Amino acid sequence: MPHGMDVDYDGLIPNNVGLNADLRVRKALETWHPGYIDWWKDMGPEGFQDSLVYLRTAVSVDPQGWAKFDYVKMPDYKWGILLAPAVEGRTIPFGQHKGEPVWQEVPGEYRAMLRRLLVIQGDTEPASVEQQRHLGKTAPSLYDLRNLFQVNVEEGRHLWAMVYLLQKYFGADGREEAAELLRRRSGDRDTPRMLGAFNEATPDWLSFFLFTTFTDRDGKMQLAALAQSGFDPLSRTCRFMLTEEAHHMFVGETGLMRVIERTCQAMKEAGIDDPSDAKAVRALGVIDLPTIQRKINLHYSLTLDLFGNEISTNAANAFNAGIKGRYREDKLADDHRLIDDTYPVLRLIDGQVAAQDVPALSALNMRLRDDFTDDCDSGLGRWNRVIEQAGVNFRLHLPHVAFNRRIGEFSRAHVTPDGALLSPEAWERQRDRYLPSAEDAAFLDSLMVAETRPGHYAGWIAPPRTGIDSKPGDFEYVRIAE
Ligand code: BYC
Ligand code: FE
Ligand code: FE
Repeated sequence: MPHGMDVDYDGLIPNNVGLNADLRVRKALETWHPGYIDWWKDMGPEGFQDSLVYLRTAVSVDPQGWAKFDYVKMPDYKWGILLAPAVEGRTIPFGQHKGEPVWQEVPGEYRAMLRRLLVIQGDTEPASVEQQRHLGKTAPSLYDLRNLFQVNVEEGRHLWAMVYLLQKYFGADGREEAAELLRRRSGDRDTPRMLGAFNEATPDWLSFFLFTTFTDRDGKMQLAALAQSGFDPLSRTCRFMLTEEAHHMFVGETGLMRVIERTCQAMKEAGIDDPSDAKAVRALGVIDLPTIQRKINLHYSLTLDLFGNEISTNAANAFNAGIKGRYREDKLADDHRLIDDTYPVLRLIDGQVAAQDVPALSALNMRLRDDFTDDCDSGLGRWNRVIEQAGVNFRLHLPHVAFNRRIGEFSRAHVTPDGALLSPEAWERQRDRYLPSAEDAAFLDSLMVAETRPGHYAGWIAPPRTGIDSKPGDFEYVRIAE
């Protein structure tokens, strides 16, 4: 059933793109498939390949009820190619081709640009699986273990999504890129992943929750911008990926909320009023709020780097071309061309952080980044409400955008989370107040002990309010193979 809402599970590769009738692409994907499975076994979740995991699999792209839940061994997961339904009569929403019918094939002049964007997007997906592969060994519960694996298999599917576009629309170049996507490795000295944050370690579950809160949210923003694309197959691919992304951010945000809840509860029970008394709080076996703040500082700043440079001709060109739009482009009320518009951007001017109005087209990375910050703020508000409701006198903040940056203007400066400039010497002295220290890492590491009994949770995290797929509290989300 080609191009439908339902997914065809008859062949080797589940899909709703009529793969059965597309011999060339089907063969290319079937050739790529064994290498993918080898990669998954080498670089996917370590030690759980034979375990049965209660996972959701997409059976339809209908927003109502697209998922089916069942026990699956991860290497047998039905990774498939799923596009959101085509929108009848869709036109290019922005840029110089605004109003023209969307493209079903790649326009020759934009081939290189599109290929680069697909490769960058595709590269992040397996990278995150690689970064998280050790976490299964220290999961705080079977519920959390299952959520980790759900995120991992879906990031695997996101790789499939980009590989499909490369194989279908980029011929031999696409096949070459698809092979390279399986060859690079997160953190590898010789063949690293393409973007900085995807070569960082995810050493503990606090990092996992913050990665899924912040870095998966960059995924949401970038996919939302690409979902506006005039290249319709990319738009439809990203629209379906976004439905999966929502769960990844849910895992991060509620995970951190449960950590905060447990910390506040333990402090109250022990009668500790001072949240910054890390020694006393840690003695309770829970994570002190200032440590959580330092982890936020780290993961938020690493993620800001993913938005690229403050001023970007790449971004301007992609917008003009109709390839990559703004966040919710179709909901914005302007001319969608931005030729004479300006946008305020924070820059380092004469050694000071200052806003400067620049041409809106070259500031598109910053516009997307500002939308990202707004989105993060609402998540932070939910965390702060947990602290407030517990009656603990502490607030979490997002650090200043100039803090701890490696890409763009501020990579040349040392800036505190409050936005004050520091000398290199002062930064070195104060660094451990702002970013996780070796001591923080050692403490977190001491808490990372697996809890694998159904319905039990490690002492540093509260249980979730509700189960996955409405399952009861003691549901065995993962049947661990010995
Ligand atoms: N690291 O003009 P500029 C996700 C390079 S996350 C290394 O500012 P542009 C996920 C840049 O490549 C979403 N290099 O670049 C989340 C360029 O190099 P070339 C991933 C960097 O293109 C969790 C040069 O600097 N998707 O899905 O405007 C789990 C000039 O920079 C970095 C996308 O990112 C960096 N951080 O902006 C799983 C969407 N930043 O080519 C998955 C596609 C910049 O001149 N990507 N450079 O040699 C893009 O739209 C853009 O390429 C970027 C960069 C926003 C990344
Ligand atoms: Fe993804
Ligand atoms: Fe994700």
